[in-house]
Amino acid sequence: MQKRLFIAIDPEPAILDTIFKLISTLKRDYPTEGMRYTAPQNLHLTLQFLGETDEHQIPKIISKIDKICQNFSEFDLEFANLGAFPSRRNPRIIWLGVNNPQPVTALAKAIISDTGLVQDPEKAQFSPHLTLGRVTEDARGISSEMFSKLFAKLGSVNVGTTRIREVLLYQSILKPGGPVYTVLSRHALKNIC
Ligand code: 2AM
Repeated sequence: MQKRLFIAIDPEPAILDTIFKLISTLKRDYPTEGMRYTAPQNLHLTLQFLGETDEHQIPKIISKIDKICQNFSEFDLEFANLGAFPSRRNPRIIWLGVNNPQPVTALAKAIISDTGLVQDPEKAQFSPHLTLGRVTEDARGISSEMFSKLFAKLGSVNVGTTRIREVLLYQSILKPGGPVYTVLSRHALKNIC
């Protein structure tokens, strides 16, 4: 059987709370019809999307992630700045970025290149972000003024710093009400205290 998998890190609960508040502000002060916000329990930063994967591969994937995490220290991550893919002028995905991308990028690169799970690691792109919401088809093209105001006001928002202590392997099940993510395994990073 195939399972849809991805590897991610989760912000700690205290900062997740601040991020929920930011999403509430976006909903209240910048109402955009057709915008679909990420459910609180689904907020995470994806290091690598693996997609449909034969479930027999899962033990091998788990042991590869384990090996990398044993050699990688915990780190602090500062969440700041709102941005959009593909661009602020043409937003499809609204995201919260990070101020210090170096450690999380190093971790993602180790996962992308050292696990052998990605076919062409040289070409794999990594842009650390937390997806806060998606602009659905209905909303495209009608909300540019609202988005300009939003980025002018909150483009440089600083949400704070969280400690990243572990990497998680997730299964994603696509359901009509939105994706449901389940943790398949947790991998502690090296404790530096
Ligand atoms: P996101 O972080 O920008 O939302 C599960 O689908 C997670 O994997 C999501 O968080 C999603 O992106 C990320 N992801 C990366 N590439 C993906 C792809 N090609 N298809 C689906 N999800 C992808």
